[in-house]
Amino acid sequence: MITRRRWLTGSAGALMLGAMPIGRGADAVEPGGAAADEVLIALSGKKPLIKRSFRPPNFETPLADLRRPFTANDAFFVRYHLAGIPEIEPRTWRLRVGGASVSRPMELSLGDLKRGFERIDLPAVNQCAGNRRGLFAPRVPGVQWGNGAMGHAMWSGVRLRDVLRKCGLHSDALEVVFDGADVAALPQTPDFQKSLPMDRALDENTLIAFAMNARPLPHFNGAPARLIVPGWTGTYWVKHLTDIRVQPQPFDGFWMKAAYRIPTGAFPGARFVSQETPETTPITQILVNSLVTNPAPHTRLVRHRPAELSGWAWDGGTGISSVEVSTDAGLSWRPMTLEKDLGRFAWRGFRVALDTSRPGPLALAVRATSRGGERQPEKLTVNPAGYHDNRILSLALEVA
Ligand SMILES: Nc1nc2c(c(=O)[nH]1)N[C@H]1C(S)=C(S)[C@@H](COP(=O)(O)O)O[C@H]1N2
Ligand SMILES: [Mo]
Repeated sequence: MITRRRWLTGSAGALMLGAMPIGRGADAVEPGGAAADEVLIALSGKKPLIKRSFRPPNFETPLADLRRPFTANDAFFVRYHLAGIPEIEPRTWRLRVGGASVSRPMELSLGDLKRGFERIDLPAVNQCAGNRRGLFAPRVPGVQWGNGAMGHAMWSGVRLRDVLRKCGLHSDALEVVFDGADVAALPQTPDFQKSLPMDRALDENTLIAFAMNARPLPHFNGAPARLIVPGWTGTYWVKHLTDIRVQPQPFDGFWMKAAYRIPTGAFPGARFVSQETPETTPITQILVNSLVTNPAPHTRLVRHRPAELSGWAWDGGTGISSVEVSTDAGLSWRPMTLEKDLGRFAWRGFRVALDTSRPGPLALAVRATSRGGERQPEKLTVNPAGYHDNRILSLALEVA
């Protein structure tokens, strides 16, 4: 399949300035292939990213920008459900923390947050639940993401639990609800609000972050502050945070009750008991997964010239124990070298030298196993919203 791309510049909605197909494969997806006719567009503050939709803005990171250990701020993917995204003035921004299950509601400025609490730096993968949805066959509705609805960054902020405890938590606290400053363009679209169960909200790794890779958060990644829920899918990582509410009953907003749900019991991962029904339950943890960043799909390797396979593996927070490669369609596997372990929520690099001594097609497959004992499956568990695609992917190369 040939991937056609047109380059555009300017912000979303800008005029198309030029057309330039660039060779195939930079982020062609396999198997299936959702990458036809991709368009690269630069939102303000971002380099050109793969446009999936304009309103709301949904832009994914090209494979070439996922090669670095930390995904650059200007290349980090952008995911929104609502089209009204205000520019927030950091000096006048306030975070309200309250709800029926706290005794002392607070209002915090960015300075209060930075000066009043211990600062934490944490490397973690942010991955949309629907990453790779475009690879589903048959197609499922939703943003047709390829591999790039994810990224890895160093997040800096303060622990949510330190802020909540300062408000005086009641023992009846059941869920914490988060709201951001973005608003719907149409009155029928429900506001984007998410909730977490108490244990996850009070986890030492759940942060209110104001920096990403040692810089203030980019506008489109949630400035001036967002939630970081390491190990859980991006949907909980609420951007442009304005309100945090602790409550004694399950939150019944649309984005908890109707969206981001999976069939109960179909996948491993933490339970979210207060939101569970016999049929469905909220998606929670990221499943073990991997991405080959080098070589790109369909690369032709030069015979006898050294070549290397490399990429990233990650999971929902146990860490990666091994990443293996197969050159015989999954009949046999051998372990690859793992790079330094940056932490259990970080992605882990892997690499292996490729045999380029014989000409012909080279069909590679990669699978990761987590320290928790989960391993990437051969088959997709089909689910209506197209979440959790962590299948083993094959990579077709050629030696010539
Ligand atoms: N305010 C707000 N926060 C949000 C969303 C949103 O629509 N509005 N989308 C969520 C989803 S589904 C994902 S996958 C992540 C994506 O984070 P990013 O846009 O910084 O890459 O943001 C989350 N936080
Ligand atoms: Mo998402």
